[in-house]
Amino acid sequence: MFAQPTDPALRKIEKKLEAGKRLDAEDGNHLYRTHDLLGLGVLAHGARLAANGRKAYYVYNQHINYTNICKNLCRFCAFGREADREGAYFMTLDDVEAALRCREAEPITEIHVVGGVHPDLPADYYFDLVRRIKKVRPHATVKAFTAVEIHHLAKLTGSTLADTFRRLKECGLEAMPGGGAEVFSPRIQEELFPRKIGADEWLEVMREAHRAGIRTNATMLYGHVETVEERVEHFLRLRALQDEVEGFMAFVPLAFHSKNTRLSHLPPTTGYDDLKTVAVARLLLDNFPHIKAYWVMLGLKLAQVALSFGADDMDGTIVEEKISHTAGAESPKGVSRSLLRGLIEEAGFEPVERDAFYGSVEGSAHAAHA
Ligand code: V47
Repeated sequence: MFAQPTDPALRKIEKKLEAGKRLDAEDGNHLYRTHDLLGLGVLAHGARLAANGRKAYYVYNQHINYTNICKNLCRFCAFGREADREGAYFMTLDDVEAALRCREAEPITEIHVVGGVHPDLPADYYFDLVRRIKKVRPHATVKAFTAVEIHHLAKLTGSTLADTFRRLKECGLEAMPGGGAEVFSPRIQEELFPRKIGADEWLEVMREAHRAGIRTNATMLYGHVETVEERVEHFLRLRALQDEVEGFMAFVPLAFHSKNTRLSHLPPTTGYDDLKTVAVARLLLDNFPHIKAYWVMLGLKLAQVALSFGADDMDGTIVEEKISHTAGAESPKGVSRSLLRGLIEEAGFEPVERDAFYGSVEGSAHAAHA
């Protein structure tokens, strides 16, 4: 038996949840505005236990950020830059292969691939990139390209999204990360990412991915200029798409880091807001199987606590994350699986090493050594 919320608004929401009713925008706004953080946590933890029991997942993965050259130049991003700027880089397919070969001896099961929207890359690069990764790592899942990159690729080839996904699948693409969603609000798009696709296009790419049998994640970049109402609207649009064509695996809240961005005057998110966002996501996204506490953005300490506020996944070992570290994230660039397992166990959860689709790889030969 868990403690009950003390905030009357949360007690009403608790009753709704007990009756199996869906939460709406008004409930979402109440959840965000409450100061009964522990009460909110209790509700989210209940939803987490119902969805995933005491399991807490992590994955042995590698990130490949193949280029930071980007034509979108979003105001919140420290990673993307123009080709002639200092620090701009691009990885040839041989560079990518070399990065993968460096870690060939490690039991990596997921390769996470995200890059800037390079203005001059030929379409074949994207297809060949997936093929090359699959050649070097045939047993790992290639989880590649945000909806933004896919949208760009479809434009480049002049073909439909369905056709683009068909070709990418033939090359070995199996899953997609959830980046590029930011906040589904025309106001914020205009202010922060006017050159990049907006909500409708992002959701359309994901709809087609799911129809093509490609599972994806979804993100929300929070803690900049958005309102609570806009966050709630974002959750509800994600939930509606999941109702329509199921294909989202995890929701990943991304806490904004402002260093080296054009929003560097903004303070970092607070632990209070981070935990609330995880908890509200767990409660509103009732059709999402998993909520990720992405330790790179939250820091390892808060990601561990988030496991008791609705999260059931800590992402992975990673080793070389670039996007948030360029924007000042102070978390390490990678961690060992024994460290992740220790954090999960200390918090009273059962660590499960997963593959890209949340299948357990526990007990397999490579899960045995830390
Ligand atoms: O789309 C950019 C965000 C995203 C900053 O699906 C920033 O499993 C914080 O999508 N501060 C890319 N965030 C990363 C991403 C991701 C990461 C880990 C796991 C998964 C998954 C997806 O990073 C971008 C953007 O929303 N981002 N700049 C910044 N300054």
